[in-house]
Amino acid sequence: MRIGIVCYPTFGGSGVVATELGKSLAEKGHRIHFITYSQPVRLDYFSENISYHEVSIAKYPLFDYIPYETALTSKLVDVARFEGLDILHVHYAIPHASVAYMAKQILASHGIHLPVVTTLHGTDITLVGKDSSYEPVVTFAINQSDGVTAVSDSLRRDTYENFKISKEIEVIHNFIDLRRFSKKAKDHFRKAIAPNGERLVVHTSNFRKVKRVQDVVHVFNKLKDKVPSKLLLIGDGPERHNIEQLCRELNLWDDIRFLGKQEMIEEVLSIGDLFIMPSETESFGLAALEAMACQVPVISSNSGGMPELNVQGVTGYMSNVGDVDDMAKNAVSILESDEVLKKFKAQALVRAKEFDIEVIRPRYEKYYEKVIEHSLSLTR
Ligand code: GMT
Repeated sequence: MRIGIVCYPTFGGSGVVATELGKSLAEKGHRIHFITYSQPVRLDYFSENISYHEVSIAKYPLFDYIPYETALTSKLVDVARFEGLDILHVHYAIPHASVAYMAKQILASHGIHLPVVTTLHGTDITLVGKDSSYEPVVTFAINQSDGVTAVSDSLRRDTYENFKISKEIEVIHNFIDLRRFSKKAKDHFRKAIAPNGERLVVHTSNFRKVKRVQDVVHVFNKLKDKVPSKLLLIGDGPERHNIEQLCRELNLWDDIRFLGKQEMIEEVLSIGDLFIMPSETESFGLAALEAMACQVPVISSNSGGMPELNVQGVTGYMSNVGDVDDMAKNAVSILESDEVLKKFKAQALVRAKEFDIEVIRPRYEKYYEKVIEHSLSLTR
């Protein structure tokens, strides 16, 4: 198939899923066209089946706001016409679903039929999308998509609750490439960070409010009194300054390292003993799956789709949002014994394997085929 993929090219989960899916589809012989405003961060190698089309935006002094949607629509029309796309897969509803609808209409005026699949990722529904400033467009664009997928049952439910959706939403969970995400021998790195054999606790996120990074710090503060530990905070974002302040106030500076954005995240995860994801809401929690694939058990909140990934008492533990005492208690119970920790690590990996890209990618391929066939039958 010739597949167009639109996504945010950043470190965010939706962009990672879109890029990894495209790479995997390309390996299977599909022709993949990424269309976005900069090269996706995970698009880090060359493949004869992958093309990247950059959306160039003509600036003009009149524009206080750059009309990115218009430029993206034009690029989509151009790529679909000249590359002969069979299907367009857009990730994250805002603004990609409505842009895809517009492109589809323009192509139709040229006699070209382009089926569109929209994948909902989380905050496009649970946080931003339902705001009245976006809701009518999001509802319309989802209903106009030829196919709609959500990354968890929880997100599917949230979408039906928050929007008037007439379309059937297919759940296709997030996935992991176990060839890349596996435990690597990085003992020298571990010794440098934890020279006295301390446990290593890890958190990765975009440091937005929804991630509740302050809870990570509070859990760590309680944990380290019981089990000697160090904390690695990976990523960057708007809350980082506040979190740094909190670490200073709690006198934790010597035990916490801020590593910033990391491309080889699997190398850092490889030395981790515990991953903390206390998010206010999380449609799936891809970062937790990446940790589990590297044999790191997870302490998380029980919000959104987390229960679809983290198995209570098996791959880690879940607590109510904000219950840092419970999270700390659970963290201690995993980390205080070598034996228990070893068991949780092994179980985390077993669970991660259920989300292997080799299991999930064929579901997207089948779904594309179904959508193409159904949408073509409607044009006949
Ligand atoms: O978590 C973020 O802020 C990034 C966001 C995104 O869309 O880039 O992640 C969402 O999509 C990921 C991939 O499907 C999911 O694993 C995350 O759980 C989801 N984030 C939230 O729901 C907060």
